[in-house]
Amino acid sequence: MLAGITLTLASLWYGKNHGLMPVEASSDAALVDGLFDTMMMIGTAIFLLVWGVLIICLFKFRRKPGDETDGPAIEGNIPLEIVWTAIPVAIVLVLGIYSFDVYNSMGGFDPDAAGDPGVQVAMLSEGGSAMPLMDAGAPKKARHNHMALGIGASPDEIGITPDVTVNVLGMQYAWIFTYPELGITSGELHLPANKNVRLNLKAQDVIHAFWLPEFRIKQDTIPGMESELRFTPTRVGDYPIICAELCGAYHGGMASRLYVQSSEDYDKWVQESMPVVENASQTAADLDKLAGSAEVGKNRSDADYLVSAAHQMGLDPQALEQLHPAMPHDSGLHASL
Ligand SMILES: [Cu+2]
Repeated sequence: MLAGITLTLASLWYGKNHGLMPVEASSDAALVDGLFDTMMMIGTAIFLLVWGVLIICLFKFRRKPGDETDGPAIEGNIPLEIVWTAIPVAIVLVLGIYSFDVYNSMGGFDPDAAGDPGVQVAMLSEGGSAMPLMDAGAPKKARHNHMALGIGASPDEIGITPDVTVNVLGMQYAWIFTYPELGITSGELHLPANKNVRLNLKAQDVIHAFWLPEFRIKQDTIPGMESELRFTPTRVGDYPIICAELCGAYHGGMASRLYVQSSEDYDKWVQESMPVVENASQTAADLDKLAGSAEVGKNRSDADYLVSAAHQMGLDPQALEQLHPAMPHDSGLHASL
């Protein structure tokens, strides 16, 4: 009994003090960590139980000197087998229900999409028309409902319009953030703290995954299909944005930063980043020149390709430069810009 109490207390303590997770920076993080901590407690208890019994047996049942006899012939034990099957079944069921509940609280189950698998599989064909894969009625519905992939509004957020909406475009090998209401395009994500945020995610070329470890959320970006993330940043600071889907040769470099700011700092950033209208035509002319000269070169560098790709997407050179803030200044990208 003493061993049982010790084992339980040790498991509970380690489940809460493992120190394996980064800081919690969103309202969802505590939910995910609650599940993770529970799994750590159960895992610790099983670890201590199995290794404890093993080590005790090593000493207790050690062969005595001079003992050449066989051990007793044991042929199974039905009650024991029932018990050690039932316990893992109960653990897996409880964890399954618990994780289902966490996913629902985070907004993983979109009621719009429930019972309508056609919406989830409807894809845009190359010609731009909706092409259903499963359900002939999907194209009509797909236009009304947004594509419900990802962590959407949580049950108590349904009907609430997000305070900030940002479009996220994943491309080889950068993230591009556009604020449709403000006309801002940026290579970094800036968000105000304690506001309801919605990200609309798209991919330009191949599948990427938008991962915010400190927020405990991750969502694939898929060509021809929209996905979303809704969350509330709860902690001012800057956090890594990581592509978590092997997307090509420079996948490892596909990183950016998320800056969670106080409302004042965020408003200041918005003011500084708003596009200046007078310079718009000048910028377009610059980009035309850059793209033109890139076409001429026979051996185009990565930077040349990036410039013409950015031109086709209507990005200005400043936004392009922001995409790789960590890049050394003598790189080809900066030279050609
Ligand atoms: Cu990627």
